[in-house]
Amino acid sequence: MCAVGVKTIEQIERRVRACDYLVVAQIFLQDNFLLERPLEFSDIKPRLLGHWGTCHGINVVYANLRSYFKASPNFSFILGPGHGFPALQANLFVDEELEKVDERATLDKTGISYICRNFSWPDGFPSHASPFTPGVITEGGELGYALANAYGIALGHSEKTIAVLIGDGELETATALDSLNLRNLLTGSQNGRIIPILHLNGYKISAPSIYARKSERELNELLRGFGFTPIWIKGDDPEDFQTALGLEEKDAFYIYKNEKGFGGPNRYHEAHQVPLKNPRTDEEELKSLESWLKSYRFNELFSSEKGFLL
Ligand SMILES: Cc1ncc(C[n+]2csc(CCOP(=O)(O)OP(=O)(O)O)c2C)c(N)n1
Repeated sequence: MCAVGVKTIEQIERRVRACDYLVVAQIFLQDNFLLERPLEFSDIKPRLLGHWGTCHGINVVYANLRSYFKASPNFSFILGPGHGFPALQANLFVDEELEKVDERATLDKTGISYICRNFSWPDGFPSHASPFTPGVITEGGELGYALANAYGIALGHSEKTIAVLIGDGELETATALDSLNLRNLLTGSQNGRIIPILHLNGYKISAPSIYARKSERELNELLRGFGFTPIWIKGDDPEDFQTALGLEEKDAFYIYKNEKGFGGPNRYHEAHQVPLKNPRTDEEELKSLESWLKSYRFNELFSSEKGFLL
């Protein structure tokens, strides 16, 4: 068991808020990225394209893993659901990994403006993970390979630990489901450790996922059948997450249950893509976007003078 300090919990919460803000800003804003004045129609991108729904969950997982495993060279994170790209981009930006490959992504106001304006923008970043993303070598969009890749990295590398976030929709693919069997092939001490995390946010795109329709008991029995020990993390409390990681259970399979779109103006099936359709023309939607952005209190997490305070 790990005793989780108050400071650690606060750091994780702050990082999640910062990355959630950056996700929303990337999807919607073409100007006024720090909300230095009231939001106007002209601050909104003319064409909104991206995926919000899965992003908060990714930010929670990323922040907790980062806090627990630090920046160890023997630790890797594999992200299954490619739709969560703005969350991946936000985390790579905050960790200054993006700046290593793109000198315009500086960890300051200019860099924030750069990543936000250029997300889903002509000649900018695509709306999904691509070879411009540090750590990504292919561009595809075919779900299902996250867990198999994690086992591949672990093969013959006992020094490695690989955490892998598998979407509940992704686990419906034959590839992902059959990859659960790889546990049996990598039992030897010469292989690394896999930390599978199922992102049970309930929806595959906008329809309920099969795994969300299973009872807790059914899901537990399924995973036990594959030789795993299911460990549930319900909701976003960093203390619960850190405690679950601290169990250091050898064959743990984490089930992180959260609400798709949590923190946004709508949840579940409505949250998958862009949850506000017309903030560039509809006054009410513009206000809703502004209060959504303000809910993260980004001014407590970043200032132009001091940079990030995470
Ligand atoms: C093999 C394959 N089948 C279908 C798709 C289309 N697709 C893209 S995202 C997605 C849903 C993914 O669901 P989940 O993993 O739960 O991610 P989230 O809903 O959290 O975004 C589907 C079916 C795909 N990309 N690859």
